Amino acid sequence: MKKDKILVIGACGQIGVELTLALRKMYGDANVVASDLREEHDLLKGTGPYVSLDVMNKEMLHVLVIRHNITQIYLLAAILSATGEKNPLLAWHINMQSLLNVLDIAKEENLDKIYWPSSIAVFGPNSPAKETPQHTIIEPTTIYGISKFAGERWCEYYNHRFGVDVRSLRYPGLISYKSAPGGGTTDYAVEIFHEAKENQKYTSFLSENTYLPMMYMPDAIRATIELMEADAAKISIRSAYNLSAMSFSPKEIGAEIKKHIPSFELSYEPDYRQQIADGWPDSMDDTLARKDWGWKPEYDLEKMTADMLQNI
Ligand code: NAD
Ligand code: AKB
Repeated sequence: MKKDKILVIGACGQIGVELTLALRKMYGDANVVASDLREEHDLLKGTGPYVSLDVMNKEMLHVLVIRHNITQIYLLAAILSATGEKNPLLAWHINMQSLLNVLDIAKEENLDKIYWPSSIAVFGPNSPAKETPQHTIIEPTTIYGISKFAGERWCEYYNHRFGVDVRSLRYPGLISYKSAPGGGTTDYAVEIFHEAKENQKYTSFLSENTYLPMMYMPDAIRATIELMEADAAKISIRSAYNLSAMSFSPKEIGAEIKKHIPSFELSYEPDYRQQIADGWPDSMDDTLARKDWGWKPEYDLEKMTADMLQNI
């Protein structure tokens, strides 16, 4: 068992629940402290230490880090794209200040490693849409994307200037069944499974041919852990790595679900989230993640759909 002591912030969210459970398996239950603003998630109960924490309160965070002898922080607390557009200043404040609090404490306490996720949302309508490269035009148009892009710059700055070992991935839209998604534009690709199973129909808030990069949660958890386990010398990107697994449209995922549930009916009523999706890539080029630390996804649309429908 490894000796590190980990703090997961935002542990009750879509990624946090599964990442906390995976880290507890690797590092030992007592060595992974889960924290969130919310009440402890049912799946975390009884699996390890849980503390109530507002990451915006830097002093409390600092005390927690010292009291628990924390050596690594995974910062997952954030306001996602769709929710962010409803209150842009709040989204900017939370997404930036949470990261600055963590980076600064990491520097002061000389923590071993920090993980903070970025997103495909850093790209905008002027970026190449297909196989979007790691280094290209980055002009995000949502406040969420702007905060992620600024966050990437801060991560690189803290690494170069102060030697903080911070690592990051530009996650695609994540699909999972254990914990609900928290207000993103890609959430349709989770809702569609629940509605297909419960009601055999779904109305998509994105139009039929809107392609977006997507990934199944087991791949995302594995990518996160593989990046964090990689030798520091192999990490050439200190902003955030492009990461890719699959790309599909609402029409395509609907057709895949129909193979399992023939009566499934899909309709479309695009709303404000369509404009957000239109500015994001269709697919991503993750050559550098593959080259630097050996990234390789396991799930495609077919395999993910079968697994989702079996487990929901
Ligand atoms: P989520 O909304 O499901 O979870 C975020 C968690 O943070 C929630 O449980 C929330 O209660 C908590 N939180 C919010 N404010 C807090 C605060 N002030 N103090 C402590 N906790 C707070 O989000 P998620 O989908 O799990 O995303 C986690 C991270 O991954 C975010 O940075 C997000 O931008 C990024 N990301 C997610 C996706 C995706 O598809 N889920 C894709 C790209 C990037
Ligand atoms: C969102 O839709 O906001 C997230 C993301 C891709 O960052 N799922």
